[in-house]
Amino acid sequence: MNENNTIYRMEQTMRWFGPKDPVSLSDIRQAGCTGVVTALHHIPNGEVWTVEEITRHKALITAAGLNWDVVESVPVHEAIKTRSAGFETYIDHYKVSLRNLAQCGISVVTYNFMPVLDWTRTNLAFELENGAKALKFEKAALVAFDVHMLQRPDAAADYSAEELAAGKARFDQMSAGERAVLQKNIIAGLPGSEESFSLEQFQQALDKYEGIDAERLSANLISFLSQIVPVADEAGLKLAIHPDDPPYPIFGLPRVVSTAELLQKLFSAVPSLSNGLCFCTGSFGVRADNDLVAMVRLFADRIHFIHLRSTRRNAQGDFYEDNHLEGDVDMYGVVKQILEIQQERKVSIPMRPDHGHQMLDDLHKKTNPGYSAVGRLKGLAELRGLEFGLINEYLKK
Ligand code: DNO
Repeated sequence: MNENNTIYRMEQTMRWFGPKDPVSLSDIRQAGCTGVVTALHHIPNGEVWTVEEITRHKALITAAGLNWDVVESVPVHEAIKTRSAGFETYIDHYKVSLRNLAQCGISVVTYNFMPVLDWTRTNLAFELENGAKALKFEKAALVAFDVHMLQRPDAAADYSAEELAAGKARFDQMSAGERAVLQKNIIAGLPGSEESFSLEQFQQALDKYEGIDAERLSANLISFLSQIVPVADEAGLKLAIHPDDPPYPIFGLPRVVSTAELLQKLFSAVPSLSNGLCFCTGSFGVRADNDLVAMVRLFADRIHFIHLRSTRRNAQGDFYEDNHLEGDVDMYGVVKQILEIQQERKVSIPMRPDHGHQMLDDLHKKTNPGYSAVGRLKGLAELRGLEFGLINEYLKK
């Protein structure tokens, strides 16, 4: 508690994909949220978000009694990531979109700097013991796709002999239909990812990273940040970079937002606190060498948005999305640390229960993978309970 006797709780939000989302604003409100996290998904990547479009979207949200707490995401055009033809124009567009968002009263913007693909899973309907379905990343399926379906040149060099053998066995075991589903899961675009590829287009997109290693990608990100962070500062916006998911290289592409060390590099290059982080426990938590509680403390001043979810990994490099309070993430420790930094900073940070199992009625509905209503409601309810318990303990101190 601070001197004003105010307790800063996490701001409860859910992601909303817009008017076509099967989960409505009213559903989100009933889940106990005060705000939503959303984007102008209909605007092509790289184009300016106009005040008119932002205002129209915002009006739908406020009419439902909710706030637009966070933009997730203003996508970063590939030309900016690779610093290729047209990148200056795309950066200018990005700056205008940021200014327009600020003018409409929005204060947090999430984005990512993952090359080519946003988040990646191989199975969107992994059946759990209890019949609910979860999202899964299976290494052997990724190798099967990379080496045997995409047939990426030099792909084999990225894997161990064991991984290659498992990938081959996985490929041989799949029917044509299963292979088509795997391909769709990996490159046809997961919810919110804004990009979708055929096999050929995917290989062409990968080819654009020829000669771009992690060093170079990081320099491109820093150069982008050095241009947009001053705009955010001036406009009163907080930027929140989302970590790589999964947090290591895939398809031979470099990754620069996977660990505390990599983040430190970005923050020391552009120190303003508006150069911030979306703390995604599910993404960071896939790496056993990421100490999540220590990372919340380390980046205390820069966490502007929180995704809470847990994954469970195995020795083969697979992981699936577990119940929000189970799996490899120390959710108790993370939420406790978040509560502490909120009291220190005297802010409520927007949080969303990230993903959720497809369960109950949602098993019979068409849902956005990871973003069905009931599973997220369950996650949110559990997280709210955890926070409630922690706050009550804290008040007794
Ligand atoms: C997946 C999401 C990501 C995230 C972007 C941020 O569920 O967490 O798609 O929105 O990477 O730009």
